[in-house]
Amino acid sequence: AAPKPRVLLARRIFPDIAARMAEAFDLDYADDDQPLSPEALRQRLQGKLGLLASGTEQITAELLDACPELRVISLMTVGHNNVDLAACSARGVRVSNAPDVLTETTADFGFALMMAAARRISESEHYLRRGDWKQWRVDLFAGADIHGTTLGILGMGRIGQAIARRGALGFGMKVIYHNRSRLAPEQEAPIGARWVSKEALLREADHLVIVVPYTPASHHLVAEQDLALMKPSATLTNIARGGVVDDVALARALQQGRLAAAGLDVFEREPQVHPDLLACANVVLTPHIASASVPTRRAMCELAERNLLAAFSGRPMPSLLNSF
Ligand code: 8YV
Repeated sequence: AAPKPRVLLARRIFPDIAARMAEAFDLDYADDDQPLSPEALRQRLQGKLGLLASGTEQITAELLDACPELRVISLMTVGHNNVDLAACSARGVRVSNAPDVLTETTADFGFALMMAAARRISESEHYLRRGDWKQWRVDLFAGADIHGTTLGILGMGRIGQAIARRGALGFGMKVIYHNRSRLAPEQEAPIGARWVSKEALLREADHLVIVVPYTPASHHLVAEQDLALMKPSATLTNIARGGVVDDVALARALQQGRLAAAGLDVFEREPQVHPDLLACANVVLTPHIASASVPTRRAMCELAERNLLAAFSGRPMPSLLNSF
């Protein structure tokens, strides 16, 4: 029999999936919960043809040059801002991600985070747990409404559209969005979505949800001057990537009452969260878990597995990102 391709599994995944992968591949399994340091990643990749990674390993030109045998990188995430795709293409390294399988789960969470921020769910739970709940008050944790308000979506890809559907069809929200490309009229019509400029989006949204990929062009897409356009009664939810929002400017806007509340699943320096955000009561903070339902996290691993299997058996990779 031909030798099995040597593959590095850079993160702990579900044990049954790892065991199945070990049948097809000569697997080096980094099953520690600590992410590999750049140095350890470089060492463990020596002699490997394939890599299964998450969104946290930095794949640079330098790393690729140090690992010349590497042919295939399969990500278990949809975002791929951690991978220098041009450098991979230039070296003939194929890269795949894990789109589609996480769309609905991630949209569910984005919607939940937006609602939690608007209705002050975390803030009020902390109050209750502290033992501060002594009596009913007419304005106790009175927040913002969701139903019938304007949902603004920044980035209208697969996840953005799934959030728009929830807002329009489930909660009677008016949907506006800003994206580089407009949806086709037949995609806009069922949800009544309207493309607007970024400025109009910021001015008109009651609830802004950010779902753009992180690229050099989207770095600090929402910064001080953008937050200044928003209604003081509005909320901001980010399930895209830290770095799309200026965390310090956001904390300032929240502290000064220029924005009612925020829901954040992603941060500029994960897993560190800026102390100014931690100090804000009116922000719901979660540790990058928008795609984390058990079935979806399994599906993400399985799609990453399928991409590797296809790559090494000469079949088209289901979600190949680059061609050369
Ligand atoms: C991952 C994500 O959990 O798919 C993505 O792009 O952000 C998440 O699903 C995260 O990237 C972990 O590395």
